[in-house]
Amino acid sequence: MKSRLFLSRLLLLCMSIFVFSILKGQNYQLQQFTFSTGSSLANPPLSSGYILQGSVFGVISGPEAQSAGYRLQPGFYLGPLLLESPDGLLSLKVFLEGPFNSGSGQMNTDLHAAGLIPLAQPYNQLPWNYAGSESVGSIPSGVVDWLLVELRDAPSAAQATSATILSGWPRAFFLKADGSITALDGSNLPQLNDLAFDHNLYVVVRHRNHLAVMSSGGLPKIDDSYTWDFTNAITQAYMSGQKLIGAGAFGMFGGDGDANGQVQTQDKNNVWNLQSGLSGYLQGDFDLNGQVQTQDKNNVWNPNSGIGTSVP
Ligand SMILES: [Ca+2]
Ligand SMILES: [Ca+2]
Repeated sequence: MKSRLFLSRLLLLCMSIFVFSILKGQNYQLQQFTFSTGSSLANPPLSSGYILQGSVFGVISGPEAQSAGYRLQPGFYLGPLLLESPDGLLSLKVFLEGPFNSGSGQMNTDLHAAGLIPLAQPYNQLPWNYAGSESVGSIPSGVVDWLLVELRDAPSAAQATSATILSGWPRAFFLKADGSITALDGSNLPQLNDLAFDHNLYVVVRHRNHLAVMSSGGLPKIDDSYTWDFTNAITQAYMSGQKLIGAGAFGMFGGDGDANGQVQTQDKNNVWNLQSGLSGYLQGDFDLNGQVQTQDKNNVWNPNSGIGTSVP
């Protein structure tokens, strides 16, 4: 009898539907589901932007479940939702010259295929010395490499110097084959929490062996996202500081082996030459195919030699 009572209660619970009216007026339909399925407090589902509290099992449904603004992932969870709305998302698109494949119009993901991309962000050394704790258990599919992103607050691009970097930045994200920049789950856009700026928001994108670029204008907020596409015109980079890499496609200059902001002889002599013939996650692998070889020097470094970054 007890088990029958339990089952009937469980059935009742399963059929119950709650409509939560959450902070800031967002409505989410929460469906109760079985206790044996889904997540626990110790293993909550992906729910960036939300805080899970309490002891209710359920699944998010309805159009808000994949809201571009809140990025709650459908799935079972434990707890009512306390909405912590982000101040916006960061929607960026950028190409790296090295791995760009003009045939596909996307970047190759050879480093990922070879299992060479480190699980923790690689910018924790000179010259970046970025101490961020970004790391993952596995590299999501379609990732080209790690990027380092800064936001700057200035009245004009020329005034957007390193002195104007917003507090809490830079941060490390993933670059995907299509040029999108994602949070560490490899699919959602990065969230901007506690975003405060006085003038215009400029973005600087850095890669470990390509020349950094900065947006030539302030990022407009389109829907929920501060948006910038570097790839569709050379002028999308401040001072046109990128190059034509395919039909109608623009990307960051490769070949800066020591990441000092200039593609120069020392990148060839002190970086590429010392690593030539080696495989791995290496600064001299300018085309990011996992090997340091003659084509890195000839196809990427050589045409760019003498070029410097235009980031102020
Ligand atoms: Ca250099
Ligand atoms: Ca290579």
